[in-house]
Amino acid sequence: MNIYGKYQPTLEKILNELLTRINKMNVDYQKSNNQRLFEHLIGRVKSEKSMEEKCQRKGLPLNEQSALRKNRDSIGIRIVCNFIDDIYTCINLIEKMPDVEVVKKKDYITNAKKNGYRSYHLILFITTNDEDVDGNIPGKYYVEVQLRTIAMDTWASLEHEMKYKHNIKNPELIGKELKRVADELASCDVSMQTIRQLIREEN
Ligand code: 0O2
Repeated sequence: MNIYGKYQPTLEKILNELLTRINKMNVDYQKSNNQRLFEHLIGRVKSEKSMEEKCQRKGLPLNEQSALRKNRDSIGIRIVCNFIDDIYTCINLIEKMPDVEVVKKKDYITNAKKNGYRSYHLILFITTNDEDVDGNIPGKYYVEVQLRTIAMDTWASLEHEMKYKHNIKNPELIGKELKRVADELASCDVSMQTIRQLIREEN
């Protein structure tokens, strides 16, 4: 049984449409500002296996309601920006998109997680012409958007990979080192932003 049931194709469709819209946002921004708003963009429909594992972890029944309502990251998009400022510009533009409601914001940039994880998460509730899991047409689907700088993304990718290596002998030391690196990268992000500002003021 597919945990997304008959809604799987709609998830793929919403993801692709949203990626196209956000890419267009970048092209339009570049035309009027002579620089890119973000470096790159990726997206995925969470695999059935990962969604099932997540539902099991949360003690939820393995059904479409759990996958599409109790969890809000069946569709996930990650926007990777060059500078911290650009993340907030992206958020403003996403908030203005028609058919998109921002239902939750988590600012792990201002309030980094204890392990050093930094990123800005938005939960969107998107209206589509297709039916949703509650039987409504137009329907509504959740999308999780993660916005990060290149430095934050590098750290999160490596930390994520290392989490799955179970033979770490000294997790306290590794955790401490990872946190130190996260803070150093955050400080570099601030410096890069200051340098960009200084260059702008010269022109
Ligand atoms: P995957 O495979 O990336 O999708 P929720 O998702 O709402 O049930 P929570 O804790 O409220 O749970 O969500 P939160 O804090 O918004 O984090 C969700 C996602 O952010 C995770 O998705 C990760 O992608 C990323 N994330 C959060 N914390 C960390 C972290 O410490 N390190 C790294 N590398 N990524 C993190 P999933 O579902 O865990 O995994």
